[in-house]
Amino acid sequence: MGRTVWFPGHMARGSRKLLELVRDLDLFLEVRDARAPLLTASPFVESLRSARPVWQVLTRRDLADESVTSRWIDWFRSRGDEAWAYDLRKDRLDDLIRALGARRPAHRELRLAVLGIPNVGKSLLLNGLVGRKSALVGALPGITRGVSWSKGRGFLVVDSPGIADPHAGASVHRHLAWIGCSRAEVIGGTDVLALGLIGALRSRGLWRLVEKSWQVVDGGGSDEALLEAIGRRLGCLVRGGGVNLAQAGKRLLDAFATGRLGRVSLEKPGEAPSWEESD
Ligand SMILES: Nc1nc2c(ncn2[C@@H]2O[C@H](COP(=O)(O)OP(=O)(O)OP(=O)(O)O)[C@@H](O)[C@H]2O)c(=O)[nH]1
Ligand SMILES: [Mg+2]
Repeated sequence: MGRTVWFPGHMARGSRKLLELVRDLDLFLEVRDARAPLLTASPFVESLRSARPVWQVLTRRDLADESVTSRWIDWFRSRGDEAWAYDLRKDRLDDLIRALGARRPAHRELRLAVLGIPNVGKSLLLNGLVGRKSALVGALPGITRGVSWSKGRGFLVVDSPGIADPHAGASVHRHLAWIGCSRAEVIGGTDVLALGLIGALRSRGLWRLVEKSWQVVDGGGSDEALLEAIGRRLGCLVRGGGVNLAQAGKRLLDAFATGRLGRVSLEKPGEAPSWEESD
């Protein structure tokens, strides 16, 4: 499949600015989504690993399978990485803040940067660390546009724009978009994305989530027929009684990305990542 480029100007500017800042920083916090920690790894952060220690923070613990997330934490720690998992909307970050406090140099504040791909929760993590709404948080990728400092107790922390992998292919973007970390328009729009998700849910034995939430049964028909059935069930209709497929697709994508269909881990430690196969 062809390459899909999504690397707007603010990502290029953000990565240049961060590279200039590296010498002033002590540590990076890499933010990834607990539902897919390999898919949401940042190649930009990987390129900085030799410069400074990188600690891992898995977000959206509340949307992932709990036992799989604790296996991911073990997996990171077995590689020698510090790692935590949070529901950033609810959890206190005391243990992470304590660990940061222990790294504080003797005569000044610790300086760190929060890094990662778009929409993984970097700004919400920063707000949790500093204990106030310092950074703008939003449901769409691409909210933070620049690099800025905030002050916490004993540390200074930089928020940064999400930096996508400029070389990621369509399959990677499709999987990222399902969990809200890429934009539908990058891979051909909502309909294509929703049909792909239906196919993936069916082939991975996850259709039961849709069945349980919306009582739409997979009777063996096409992915299009199932999207239509979802639209009918949710009342996404056009004048004359037909189904508004775009609206139905959007409802399905939103429900999956925000966990309303249930908690799902798309990746498990030791399993080959499924997003690699069709790229
Ligand atoms: N349920 C849940 N939602 C979360 C969690 N962490 C972040 N979010 C939501 O994810 C969305 C993105 O959060 P941000 O902090 O803006 O993400 P970001 O990485 O700064 O995004 P960009 O600046 O666009 O790259 C927001 O709607 C958050 O409320 C979490 O642990 N659980
Ligand atoms: Mg942000």
